[in-house]
Amino acid sequence: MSASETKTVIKARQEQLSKAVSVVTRAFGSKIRRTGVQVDEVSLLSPIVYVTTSVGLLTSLADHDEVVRIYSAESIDGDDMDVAAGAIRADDIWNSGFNGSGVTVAIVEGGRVDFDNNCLGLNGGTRSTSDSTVSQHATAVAGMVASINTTIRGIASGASIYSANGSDDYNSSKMTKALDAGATNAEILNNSWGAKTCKGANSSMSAHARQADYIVRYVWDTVVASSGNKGNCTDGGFVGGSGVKAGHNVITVGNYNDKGTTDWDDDTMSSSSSYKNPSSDFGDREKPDVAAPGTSISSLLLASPGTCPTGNVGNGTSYSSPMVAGTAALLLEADYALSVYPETVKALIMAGARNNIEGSARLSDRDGAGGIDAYESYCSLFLNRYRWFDVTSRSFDSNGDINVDMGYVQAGRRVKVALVWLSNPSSDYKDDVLEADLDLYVVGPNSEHVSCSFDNSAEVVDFTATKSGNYKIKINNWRFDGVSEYVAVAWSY
Ligand SMILES: [Ca+2]
Ligand SMILES: [Ca+2]
Ligand SMILES: [Ca+2]
Ligand SMILES: [Ca+2]
Repeated sequence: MSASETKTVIKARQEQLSKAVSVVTRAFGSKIRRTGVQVDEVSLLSPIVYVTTSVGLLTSLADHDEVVRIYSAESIDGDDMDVAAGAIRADDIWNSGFNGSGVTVAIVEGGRVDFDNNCLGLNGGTRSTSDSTVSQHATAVAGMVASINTTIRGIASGASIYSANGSDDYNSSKMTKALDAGATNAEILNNSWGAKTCKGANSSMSAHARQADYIVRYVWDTVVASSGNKGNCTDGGFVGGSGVKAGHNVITVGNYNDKGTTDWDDDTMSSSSSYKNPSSDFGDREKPDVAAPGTSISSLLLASPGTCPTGNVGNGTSYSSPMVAGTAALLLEADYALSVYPETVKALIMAGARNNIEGSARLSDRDGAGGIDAYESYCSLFLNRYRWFDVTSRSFDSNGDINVDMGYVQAGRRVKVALVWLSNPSSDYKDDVLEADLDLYVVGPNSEHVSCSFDNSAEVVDFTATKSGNYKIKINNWRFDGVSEYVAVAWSY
């Protein structure tokens, strides 16, 4: 059959089914409505009727000839967007009353977002509407942040989306314009883009990564990026070379498979999630920074105006990144001051990343600090378990430390602390140096926990307190060459 013949047959078949089924479901609905049962929905295509009723009436419902079986209508099935929000505990922040309202997230990538999909609630604008086509990828990514669809709900469904599109062929200068437009029009920039080939994903910092670092340091925006899908590459396959993923100041996100459950026990890193570290002077850089669900994700599809098509959009770190961008939007709504403290946002997200998916719980090659736990980050914010400093060389005591009192920690509690500061890229993006090398010490009544690396702009410790008592963070000055640095530390326990 030709395509049009097939469509005609499908249409006829649907009409036939609908006619047969709706006669029964409609009649049954009217009949039980008269007995006092609330009829919520009558399917006109499938033999299903949804009702809300008392336990007493439920028993009498079973006596009707039309009723074959009664099921509980509680949502036990869910598409993966539902699961992902639960897996990272964003839903617990929703229950605290936040959905990202008042925050704009820029979707920085080649293509533009299809705002015809009316499940994108708030249209914050598009950089270049002259591009002929809309992008499925950009639309799916935008949906993961801000879809208002009830089942496929974005992590921050109250946030506004700004489409910071470059060009469909990822022209480099257009991508620079896209980053700038994102920085101008939004507080958070999501970057689900990077090298197409294994070789292209080399170990270097790209100009765009430096530009992103510049935006974080000088425009004070939070920039989030996918780590890339080159984990299976033997040649190349680094977190770098293209896009903004190798940026020091960027929150780079790997992809794990939540296995369609909100339990963490069954989670595994996707083998395709890029993890090889960018090169550095001492060879100890670590990327990605965190991980988030990105396997078998459902989101928004391209749409005719006023409709809301959804569907499975597949796998990749492209879909992990907006989980973190959406989480950042929730944190910004909870405390809008964070919109000018991107170091604090990153520290909160890393300190909350308690879902250890592979390797060390502290920091490991593929999941970084771990799978994010949005609610844990929110709790650290809410409970004031973070500090921000504008540090100069005079800020350190005679031991070279800045001391932060964490308060009382009970024995048996798992403690995770993240220290974050920034690199300082030159305005021509030729250099992007770390002007400080800070180290992190956490001192308890009978223990000390240390994170000392040379080439990172973050340090992380993760331990279980073996004795109750007051714990103290020491931010140690190993090297301080610059004039001043913004430094944030956050902890969860
Ligand atoms: Ca799971
Ligand atoms: Ca780990
Ligand atoms: Ca790594
Ligand atoms: Ca260090």
